[in-house]
Amino acid sequence: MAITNSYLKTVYDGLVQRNPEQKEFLQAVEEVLESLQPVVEARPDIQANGVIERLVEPERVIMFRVPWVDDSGKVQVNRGYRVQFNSAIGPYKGGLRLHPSVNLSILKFLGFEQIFKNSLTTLPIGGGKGGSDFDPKGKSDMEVMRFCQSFMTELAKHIGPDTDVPAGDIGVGGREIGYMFGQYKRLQNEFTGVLTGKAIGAGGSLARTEATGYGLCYFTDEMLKDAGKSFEGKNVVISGSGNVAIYATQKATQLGGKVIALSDSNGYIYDPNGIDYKVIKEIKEVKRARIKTYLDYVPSAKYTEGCSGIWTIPCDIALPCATQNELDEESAKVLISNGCIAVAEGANMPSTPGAIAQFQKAGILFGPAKAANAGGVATSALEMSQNSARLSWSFEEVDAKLKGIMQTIYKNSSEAAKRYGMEGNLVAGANIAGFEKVANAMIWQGVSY
Ligand code: NDP
Ligand code: 2IT
Repeated sequence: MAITNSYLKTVYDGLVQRNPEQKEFLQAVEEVLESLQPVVEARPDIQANGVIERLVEPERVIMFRVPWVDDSGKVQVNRGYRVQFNSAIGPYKGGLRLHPSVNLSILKFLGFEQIFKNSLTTLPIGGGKGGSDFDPKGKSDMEVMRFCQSFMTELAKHIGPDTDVPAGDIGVGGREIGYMFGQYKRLQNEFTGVLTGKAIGAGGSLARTEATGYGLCYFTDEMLKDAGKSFEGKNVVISGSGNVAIYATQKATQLGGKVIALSDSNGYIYDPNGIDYKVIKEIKEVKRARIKTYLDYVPSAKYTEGCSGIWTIPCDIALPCATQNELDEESAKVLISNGCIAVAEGANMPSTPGAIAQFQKAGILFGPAKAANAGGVATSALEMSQNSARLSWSFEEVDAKLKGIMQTIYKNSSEAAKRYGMEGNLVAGANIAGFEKVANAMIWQGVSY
């Protein structure tokens, strides 16, 4: 598909001209605008109100210096960012990524996708994303703490529980959120829900840690059920071995699937007997070690260097849960020829446009990231609700709400696709369903200038 509608094409061409180097951001926008063509054609008020021009430009981008001192006493400097993309339906909400690859293009793509994802959750949260090119790998706890405190010293000026509520993403988990929360509290003299993913007992929500992986499997289960299928007896391949992958492994197993492979950026493990998520939890959350050490626990498993080969393992269900563009067209063809029936994205934008085209051509089930991985941010919004009410809900209560939200997201995405004559195309359905609510709110609030 290409952008043929002249209004959308003009906006997109202008964006390419203004941001020629922002590859990932342009990739994310192009996919959404392609999906929105029938909506823009059916609704002249969208163009009349300049909705798309406004939508593709972040409301605010903050970039700042993050100086910190390493364990040897040397001053280090990283670049910090927060992209406050869209606040039409609620305070900016989205994770913080700490990874050496972080740049403005990556954070703008993530912030842009977050607008639609957050809208799909049905909860009142706008879209944002942030982070830094700081690499937490190989750093001591004290170095991570000093970095997080310095990062928050600047970020605190721009966020707040009713303004912008960051959370975790790659390289940011409970440890980093704790250091950042402590610094925010000290600076503002306020104990508020300014970050989500907080520790249990310090304002955090039960089931937030598990939420993205669980939500991904609830969504996949809905998609399978609608096609008369289930996880039962299926071989599942999951890339990554971080927060999303670990709890996707647990839930896929609980739902009757067998997870036979996991990876990190160095390589992948294959265990035909099924991977126990508790072993991965120990390796990754406690020891912060490489996936290769799985062999110390299960010597019969196989380790292969290089992460992209994971998609050559024959499986029924593939859940990419590592990073953007990790599953390309070639890998998609291999998955399909090996008999894969469903792919659902735990990571953000893990499949390249070529890979998605292959999945759609083959007619296999495909759950796009904005819909499939929305369980994490949805549960963050549930954490915000609990913080506002100064209450905490039980694990079962939060998990039940999460499951209901994922079922609703599936239903709304699949109905939106049908409504516009694209039955079964959840990419278009999720983009359209997420967009409509935001567009209506933007039109309702007028153009502020
Ligand atoms: P973690 O930092 O916990 O884990 C990331 C995993 O992905 C690690 O196994 C890591 O391997 C691997 N990985 C990261 N970057 C690369 C890369 N460039 N190439 C190969 N492998 C890589 O992050 P999360 O599990 O939280 O996030 C994973 C994905 O899910 C991301 O796309 C994130 O945006 C998305 N997501 C996360 C949510 C959340 O609530 N945490 C919510 C929704 C989406 P290594 O250790 O070797 O770097
Ligand atoms: O990509 C994502 O949705 C996240 N990293 C979670 C964001 C959040 O605010 O919980």
